[in-house]
Amino acid sequence: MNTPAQTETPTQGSARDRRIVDAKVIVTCPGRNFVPLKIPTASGVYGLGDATLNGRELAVAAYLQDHVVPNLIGRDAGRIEDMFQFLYRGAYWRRGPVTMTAIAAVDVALWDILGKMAGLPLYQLLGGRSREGALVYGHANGRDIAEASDAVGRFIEQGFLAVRAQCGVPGVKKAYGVSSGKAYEPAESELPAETVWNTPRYLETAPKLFERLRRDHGNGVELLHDVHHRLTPIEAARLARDLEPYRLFWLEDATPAENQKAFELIRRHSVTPLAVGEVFNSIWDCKYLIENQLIDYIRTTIVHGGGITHVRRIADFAALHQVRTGFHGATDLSPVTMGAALHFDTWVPNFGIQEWMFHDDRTEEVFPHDYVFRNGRLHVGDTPGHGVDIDEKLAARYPYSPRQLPIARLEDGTLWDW
Ligand code: GCO
Ligand code: MG
Repeated sequence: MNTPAQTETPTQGSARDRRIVDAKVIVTCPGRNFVPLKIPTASGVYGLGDATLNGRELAVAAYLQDHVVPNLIGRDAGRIEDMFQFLYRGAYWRRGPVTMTAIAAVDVALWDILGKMAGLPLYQLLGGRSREGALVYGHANGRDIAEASDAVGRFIEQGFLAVRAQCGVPGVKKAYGVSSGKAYEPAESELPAETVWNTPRYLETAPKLFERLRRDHGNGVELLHDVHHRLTPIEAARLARDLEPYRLFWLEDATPAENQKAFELIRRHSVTPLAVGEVFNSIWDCKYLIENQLIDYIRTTIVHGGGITHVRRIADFAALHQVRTGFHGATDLSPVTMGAALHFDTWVPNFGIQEWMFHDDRTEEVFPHDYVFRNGRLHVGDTPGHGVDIDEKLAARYPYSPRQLPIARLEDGTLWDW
């Protein structure tokens, strides 16, 4: 049957209609900085990507504006794989967070266009549903153990099945993961805030936190913890071993993953599951840890890992080694990234969990989206594409505000991993 809409757009989806006519790099700060990328096609259909790299937003915006956008105009938005290859291989200078975040923005926008033109939600394009909703974990924190336990309790009351817990460390002024606000928001100041770190105090505190959490909340809730790259390999091994009785879902970034052999040491001493990869940006960063089964969850997500096209390769490779996905999803990952990630999570066979922090209300208004939290899981709707849009007028009301992530030093002034 020929509906009026169909006769008005008889060639929608042809190469001519898919021609990219423009690409707009937007920088907006509805509570925090985001760099959405809007790619319109000749048909009028547009795709939305995200190029947000916390504290380095303008570097990615410039990379896109000066070096990527001029290459997009006139190209076929339907050639998603070729576009990835063109921007990755073709650029000669490969990898790195700035490049891979810029490529991800383009890639996600093209998948969005494909979905909108096909009239299908992104998860359907990827291969359809593997599950009804994506298990998510929220962030509970407190200035001390008791406060953190209360915060975990509040997440459980809200229906969360999994909660990440962090707490203050006695003698440490600004411990990682502890905030006074609604959500933990580390990029607070124009120049990096200086924090002081104390490993021995932390190693005493963390097991006590989880002992208390299991006592207060039982074994029915999944508990996670982020070390945020602070420990040496042998310290990480000790913490992983000390936490074993509390059966963590995962221990994250226990030691910096540049030295990937370090994870062999942790494995030798503990069966606490390990998660790594939020700062990785290519499959080559993930390869050794995955093929040697040194981790259980890979955290590399769409926005910093070259987009859906590349992260799908990482996930497939991980599946061969029974490593599951656990995508990064802090507040610096915009609703556009969350939308794309949740469609991916809905499809990917080796899904583990999805991180989710609440966005500021202003962010929610700028990016209307089609996902909802129900019974501990996030559920995507059937809006074609990834289901996240942008209110550009509103976005323009929130100009860029320079902010950087903190740094950490030891008590003697030595620079440490933040
Ligand atoms: C996490 C992360 C974040 C990062 C932040 C950096 O596990 O959620 O470690 O808290 O620090 O995304 O921009
Ligand atoms: Mg982390």
